[in-house]
Amino acid sequence: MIKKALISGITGQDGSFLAEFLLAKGYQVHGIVRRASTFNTERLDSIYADPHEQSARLYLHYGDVTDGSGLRHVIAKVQPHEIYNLAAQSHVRVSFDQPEYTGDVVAIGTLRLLDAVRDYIQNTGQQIRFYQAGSSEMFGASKPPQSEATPFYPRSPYAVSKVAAHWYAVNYREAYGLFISNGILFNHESERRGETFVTRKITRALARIKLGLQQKLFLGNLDARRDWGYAADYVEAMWMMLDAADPGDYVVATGESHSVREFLEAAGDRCGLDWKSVVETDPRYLRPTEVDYLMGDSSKIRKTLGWKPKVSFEELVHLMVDHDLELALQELTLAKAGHKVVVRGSSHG
Ligand code: NAP
Ligand code: G4F
Repeated sequence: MIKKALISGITGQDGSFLAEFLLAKGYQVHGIVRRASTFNTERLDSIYADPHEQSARLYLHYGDVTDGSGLRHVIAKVQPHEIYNLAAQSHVRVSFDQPEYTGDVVAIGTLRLLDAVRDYIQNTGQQIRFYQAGSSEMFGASKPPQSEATPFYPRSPYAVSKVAAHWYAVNYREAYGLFISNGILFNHESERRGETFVTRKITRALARIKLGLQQKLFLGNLDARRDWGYAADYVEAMWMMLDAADPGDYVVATGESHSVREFLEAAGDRCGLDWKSVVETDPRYLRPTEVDYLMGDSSKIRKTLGWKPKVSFEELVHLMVDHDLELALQELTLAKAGHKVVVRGSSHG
């Protein structure tokens, strides 16, 4: 029997790594994609196959977690064994601008999916295992190191919505006996990270500055500390949670924390650039309430499921910088040929 997985948020950073991971494990992978006026499946390019081809194992379906009936149609059509709920308005600062929308997608979107799963299981008798993408942002102002036993103290509309989604998932597990696991993932980055998150904003900008395509990088709070891991390592943890004998809630983290300033230092070193001469602060990137210090204690998943991160902080910075230097080189070639290169990172996120 071929296992079928359905991923909401498949076009995002994690969705693309998870789809690759599951395809490599032999799964048939289905993804929910938002209709957009331009293609939004760039991160899936390396695994995309025309669905008309016999060998295709990746299928995309239009859908949106704000549209419950559409979600029910997709679940009935796909009949998945596993659902990974990764869809989110995932930008913390943007959630202060769009709190209601963020709540609708992140909290109620999760509830819509969970309720569709409950009905599907009741109506068909077929089981679905469910992964909920929780976040270390839920710990917010709680002191590090944060583990499964640490109280939630969310500091943004995004984080409050993730806490609600977490408890919806726990409630559906307890009330209906469903196999639902919450991952509480600390920050994880990659060469596919959205360009408005701080790590990628930095590596993209420093690489462009190095090649003379950009002059300045505007950032917010450089003192915030994060536990940064590599996204490919973290999607394996998601799968392990659904492959386990029992459902549960797990912190996924490296256990090492660095400030934004330290990330800049490491990225600047890799580029051969003095970051202090090109970085300026812009209050627009500050948050009304900040999360100062995240550092995870992931002993539970290490002991219970045998997960551990493979890529170190230094390796992560190096792979992101090297990738973005290559991208900047391509942009430079285009610029020299007379094409306009638009630098967006410094005016967003
Ligand atoms: P991401 O790159 O921002 O991807 C978010 C995905 O959600 C995209 O595919 C996006 O589609 C989709 N999406 C947004 N609104 C949607 C809607 N209304 N209906 C359906 N899909 C929608 O995020 P990520 O970094 O991959 O993170 C994946 C999940 O893990 C998110 O839930 C995030 O909150 C959570 N998380 C991330 C981290 C991290 O450090 N990366 C840590 C903890 C938790 P478009 O491509 O069309 O925008
Ligand atoms: O890269 P960030 O935007 O990530 P943040 O807020 O930690 O959220 C990410 O990780 C969460 C897991 O803990 C996920 F749930 C969430 O979906 C997302 O993936 O900001 C990191 C830190 C913050 O303290 C921020 O204030 O960097 C600081 N920062 C400083 N200057 C900046 C900037 N962040 C952004 N995005 N842009 C700046 O210019």
